Amino acid sequence: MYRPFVFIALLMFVISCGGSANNVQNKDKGTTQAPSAGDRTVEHSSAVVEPAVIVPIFDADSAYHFIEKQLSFGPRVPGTDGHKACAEYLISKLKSYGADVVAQNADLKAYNGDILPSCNIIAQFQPDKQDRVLLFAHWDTRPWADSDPDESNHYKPIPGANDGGSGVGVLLEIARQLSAVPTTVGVDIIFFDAEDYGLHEQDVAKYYNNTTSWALGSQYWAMRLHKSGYDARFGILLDIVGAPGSRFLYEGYSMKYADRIVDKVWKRAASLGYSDFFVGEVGGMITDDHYYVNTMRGIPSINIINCDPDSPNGFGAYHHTMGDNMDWIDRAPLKAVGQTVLTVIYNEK
Ligand code: AHN
Ligand code: ZN
Repeated sequence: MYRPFVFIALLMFVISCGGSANNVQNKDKGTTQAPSAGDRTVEHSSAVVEPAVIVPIFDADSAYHFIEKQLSFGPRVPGTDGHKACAEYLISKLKSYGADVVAQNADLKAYNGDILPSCNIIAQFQPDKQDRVLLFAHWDTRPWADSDPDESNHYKPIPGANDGGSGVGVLLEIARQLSAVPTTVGVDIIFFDAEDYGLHEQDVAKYYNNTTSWALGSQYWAMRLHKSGYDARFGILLDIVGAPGSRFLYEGYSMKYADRIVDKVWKRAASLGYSDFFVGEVGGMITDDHYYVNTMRGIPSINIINCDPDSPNGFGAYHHTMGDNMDWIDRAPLKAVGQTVLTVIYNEK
């Protein structure tokens, strides 16, 4: 069904040169002219030619469709049929894009004793390459809408359009682009499971000393890698990236462990004209999958996550409510995040 997109994507390249990403389709623009053989007056230092980098165009419609598709399975809570069916869909989709896929299954124990049949889905593009970049998101959804204004919803599962669906949707579209145009470095896309089974608001007092209830899938992966000795230059987590008017701030742990990568990504976003989304303001520290990739694996990793300090839980009015549905998905932030991340990874030499 998506074949035509591949061809369109192939025809429509973003060409960028060296450090600056120009949103142009003129192949010659931005390249440096090499001196001709007879030109003896040119100094050697000025004769450096940086090859143009081809960056595919990120299709936000496609990413939007991938989010809708995930919601069609219902909530993706570990142990449910929807969860199982969605895992199968994600695995087959990634395989169809040419990735080597590992499904890392484990029964993980939640803070309250629940056993979660979990599956980290790991897609390796160009697995033989040593130099790698890691992109990740969580694909499970929260079993409880514990921030819902209506208390009768506090033990119902959320639809998880933004929280869960959006990061995976953007990464599936990136996977589709990777299938058409290879990067210089190897790329791994991991969909972590069991991120969102963290402390229910009603349980905070009872389990106050539990500080590791979130991100169980990434903690498991960090202990039991899909490939021994796995390493990556850096990691980028996409979590909650589809809300209209999204604001991605400098998240605290990203700054603590990977400020160089924050700088790289936010500068790239600015050069593409996405500074309304990639805001240059300091945000809070968020315990999320990137925290464990940083602390347990030492892979410098950042979190691109919407923050709204004025909302009840700091992430947005829809967050951990029954309202986290397609009404809260906007193509504009999907495009900003997807095009920025694509431009970053295609520029890795
Ligand atoms: C905390 O609330 C401490 N971490 C939540 C991270 C998260 C939840 N991302 C999505 N859902
Ligand atoms: Zn959540």
